[in-house]
Amino acid sequence: MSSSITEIPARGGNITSVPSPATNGNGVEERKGLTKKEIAADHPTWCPGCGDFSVLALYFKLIEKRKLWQEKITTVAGIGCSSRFPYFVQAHGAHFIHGRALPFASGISLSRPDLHVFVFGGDGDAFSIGGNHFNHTARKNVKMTYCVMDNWVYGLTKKQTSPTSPLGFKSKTDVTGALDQPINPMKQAISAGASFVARTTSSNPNHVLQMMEAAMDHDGFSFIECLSECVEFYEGAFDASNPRKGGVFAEVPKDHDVTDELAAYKLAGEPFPGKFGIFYKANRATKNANEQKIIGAAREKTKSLQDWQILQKNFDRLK
Ligand SMILES: Cc1ncc(C[n+]2csc(CCOP(=O)(O)OP(=O)(O)O)c2C)c(N)n1
Ligand code: SF4
Ligand SMILES: [Mg+2]
Repeated sequence: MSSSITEIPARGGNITSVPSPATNGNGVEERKGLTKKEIAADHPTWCPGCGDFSVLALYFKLIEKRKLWQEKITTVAGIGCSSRFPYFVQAHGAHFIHGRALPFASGISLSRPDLHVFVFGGDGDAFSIGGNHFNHTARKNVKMTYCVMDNWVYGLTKKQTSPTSPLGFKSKTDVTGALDQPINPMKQAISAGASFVARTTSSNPNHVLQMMEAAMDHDGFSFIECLSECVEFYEGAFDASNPRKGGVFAEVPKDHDVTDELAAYKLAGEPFPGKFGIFYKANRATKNANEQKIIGAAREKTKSLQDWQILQKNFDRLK
């Protein structure tokens, strides 16, 4: 085997610990991290001033800072303005079906333990059409980072009420104002069983990067709600959380116990603008690790057989 082949880390391993083939101490030139220029693809087609620009810029920064090469990540999304994300990243990824990003991403995560799966998308994609997938991916603890760019509206389809739109919000589907109780993404994530739950806002770039790094380092399903203003259809939605607009950006108190589910749920229930930071974090076996155990045991049992013999045995059993 050539010494230049990068070792695949164990399932659930921290991807930053992947050894670079260039750092083997044998005088091989060190592999440089990607620059923003190298990782940026098409010019984003979002409206000028859209909060999503900031999230993309911070994803590039994460890739730069943590030396994530193209073959070590994949960027997945559903459909929506925010879900255009993978188009703008010069790396592997997919712009998948509306609401179906998570099952697609789960397949990648379970079959490719050597890379980290990042999923980006909107509040409609996550909690409306994709609501069930959200709950099940969270409870199964599939290793990936899911960043929901919450703008409290359907942006791409030009202003319909989303599951996170506040009561009274006037839209094309609620001309007299939204009547239905909105979903609280943080409560939803905690109660669904997400093992990492954090909240940030695109108007605070340092904080977004901090949350992305912590989420990436978590071994499990890491969820970030990132407020991201739709300047076209919900201008000013998050002003109360933005000090530059006269609002307050308050972080999760230092003495908050992130392993305390009830305390996290209480934080999630605070009225807007609430708190920002990591609300909940638990160490729980991932779906990836659990499946790997089964696969390992089956491989051990059948190690003397060739692939076709295993298949033949299966067909014989079905007779
Ligand atoms: C199966 C299906 N149903 C409906 C649509 C129409 N549609 C496209 S994006 C979208 C909602 C987008 O809202 P959100 O996920 O919040 O993303 P945003 O545009 O706000 O970033 C809808 C309803 C679709 N593309 N596919
Ligand atoms: S419609 Fe809203 S969410 Fe979509 S690109 Fe424009 S500002 Fe951003
Ligand atoms: Mg939206």
